[in-house]
Amino acid sequence: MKAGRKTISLIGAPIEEGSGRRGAAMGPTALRIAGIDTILADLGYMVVDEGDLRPAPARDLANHPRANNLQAVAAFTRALDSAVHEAARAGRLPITLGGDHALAMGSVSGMARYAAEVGRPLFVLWLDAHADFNSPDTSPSGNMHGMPVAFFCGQAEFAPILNKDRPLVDPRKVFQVGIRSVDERERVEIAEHGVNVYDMRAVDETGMARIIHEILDTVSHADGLLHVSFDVDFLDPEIAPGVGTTVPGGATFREAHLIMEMLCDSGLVSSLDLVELNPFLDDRGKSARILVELTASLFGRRILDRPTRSA
Ligand code: 5AB
Ligand code: MN
Ligand code: MN
Ligand code: MN
Repeated sequence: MKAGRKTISLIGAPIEEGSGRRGAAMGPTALRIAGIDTILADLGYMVVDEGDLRPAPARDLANHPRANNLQAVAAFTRALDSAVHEAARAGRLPITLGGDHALAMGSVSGMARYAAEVGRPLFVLWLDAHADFNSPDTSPSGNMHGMPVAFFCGQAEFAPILNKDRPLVDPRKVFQVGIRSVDERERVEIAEHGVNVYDMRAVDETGMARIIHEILDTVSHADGLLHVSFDVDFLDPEIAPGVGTTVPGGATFREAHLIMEMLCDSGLVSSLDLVELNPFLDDRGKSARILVELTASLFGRRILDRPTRSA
């Protein structure tokens, strides 16, 4: 997207109940301290900080032995479904400040609803070390931050959380990049559903530029909207240690930066999640700062005054 008078909504989602450990609830605050609002305002955007959502637990749902803290996660799902949808419908671009990755159940649902209303297909770019395609039945941990992709790709057991037609997103319109940790049963599920997975081997063999170019071509030819969900553990833990689920061999700063510049040039990004930042585990704000830097590149900050040349 080009810098201009486009309005961006910052929506804080201090959820950590999906992750099985404490700390991610401080993520929105850390992103604000790292300057997410001013860096976007300096790029020419109108920035509306909507503050943090604080939904009461969804007590209409029974707690589930294999979906930890289901009531808290469901509450954020519903609140974000509304907040993100509302922002998009008002012509603002929603950035959800996480919070753990379970929040994508709500942000993607809200964008799926908006996309259906404007008659465009929704695509999801999932930047993560993990596929997040578990369900209560397959999950080794019961932590719902490992389940959001299965949720919006139609896993039936989640139906009572949001009363909507399923799937919310066609799994073949989900593109995962950077994947390097997939559970045994998750592997079967992603293949069966036809999710597009570019694991780290694919990144090494093919190169980031070519992969991203292909994805953007697909979205562009379908006149789609593109929701980007950025999990901090997509990055290598050496550059972004502030996350609970580190996996070695992650994306370099240069790879991540290239993605952001290509996304910016495409003009296709409709919405963004910044998730899994755990400031309690961070090293002097390093990971929060890197996320803010990358966001600035996604929203138009340039090194030279020309678009990056892609493959
Ligand atoms: B994250 C694991 N697959 O389901 C599980 O950080 C990890 O949002 C999930 O990608 C990691 O518990 C969730 C082992
Ligand atoms: Mn994730
Ligand atoms: Mn992850
Ligand atoms: Mn092309």
